Amino acid sequence: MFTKLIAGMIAASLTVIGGSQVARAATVDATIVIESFDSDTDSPFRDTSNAVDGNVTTFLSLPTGSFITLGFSGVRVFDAVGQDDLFIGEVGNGGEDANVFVSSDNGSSFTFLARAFGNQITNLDLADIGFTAGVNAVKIVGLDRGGSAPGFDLSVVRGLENSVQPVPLPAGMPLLIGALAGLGWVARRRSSGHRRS
Ligand SMILES: [Ca+2]
Ligand SMILES: [Ca+2]
Ligand SMILES: [Ca+2]
Repeated sequence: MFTKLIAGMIAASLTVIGGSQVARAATVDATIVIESFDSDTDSPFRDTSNAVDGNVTTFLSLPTGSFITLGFSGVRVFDAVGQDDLFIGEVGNGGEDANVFVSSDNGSSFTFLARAFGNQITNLDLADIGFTAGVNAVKIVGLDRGGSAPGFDLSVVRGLENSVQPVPLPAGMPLLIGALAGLGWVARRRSSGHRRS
């Protein structure tokens, strides 16, 4: 009885220590324009709403130095273990690139994550930079004037919705220590019982 209970406790604590909870597969689009800068007002396709309308065929062009900072409504994107967490969409094959930065304080400060590429959804993993805080803002900075609409043609910024952080090691430790202590107590109790019988 006690042994079963304690074995269960050990299994439970090892599960917690093993950690990696599975993230939900659902994604969420960034829908809030926090800030934007247009380096070249002569160029077409400058409607920032095209980057937050959930439509992967409409886009905002970001020629060299232009940027947009987008926020998620009510959710943060965490680093999901073994999975890509952020997805940056670009429309049309003009060979354009952009730099992607992430923020956990609504765009007050940023950390460079990676480069995103043209004519594809670029999949990015927060684990690549060890970013453990929840992302609530993403900044996309155009690096060139490629394509007929000059610059990176941003269609969507997408994240794993409410992805769950791995449980840190210390969370499972007290449970395991308690279970092992209990096992020792049962062993001592049994050996003393045997001596009496
Ligand atoms: Ca990840
Ligand atoms: Ca393009
Ligand atoms: Ca372009």
